[in-house]
Amino acid sequence: MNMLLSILALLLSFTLLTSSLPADYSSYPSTHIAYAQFTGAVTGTINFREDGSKTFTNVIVQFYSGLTNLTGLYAYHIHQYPVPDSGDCTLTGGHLSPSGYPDGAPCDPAIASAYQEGDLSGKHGKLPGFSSGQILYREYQDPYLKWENPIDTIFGRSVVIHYPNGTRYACANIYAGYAH
Ligand SMILES: [Cu+2]
Repeated sequence: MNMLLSILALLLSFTLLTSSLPADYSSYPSTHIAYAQFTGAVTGTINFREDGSKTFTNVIVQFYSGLTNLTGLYAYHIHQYPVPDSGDCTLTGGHLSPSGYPDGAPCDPAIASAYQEGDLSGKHGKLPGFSSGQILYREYQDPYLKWENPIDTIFGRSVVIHYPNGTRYACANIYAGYAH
């Protein structure tokens, strides 16, 4: 009986642990972590955590406000350069694309030469608008994000969110660490 209770308790605790993992990654083994935090017209965070296996990066996207177009979809990408002090998102260059794959071309993540490393919405879907008081949450694994090589690392870049019409809306730098 005690054994059975122990097993039940173990199962229960495992279930709770599993359901709480995505919020803080606290027990994910990792080698690199980074975040982009949006604090202007758009508020939210994108957290990147390379898996301990180094074969993919866990990405958790959370937005709290600013994506107000309920009928539109917002593209977002990792752009080449950090946001300058002026905050001007137009100065962040193009999408991070060490392979040279061009902006705007359809993304085929199955083909290494047919996607952009930085095209997060091309690979994982655009973000829908949402009503005030709601939270937008997305979580996915991306095997194409790189960390260590200066040519293709996501460190020191920025994330740009585009209006549904494609113009740049909000941007935030990618820093090492974790954002709550
Ligand atoms: Cu972009």
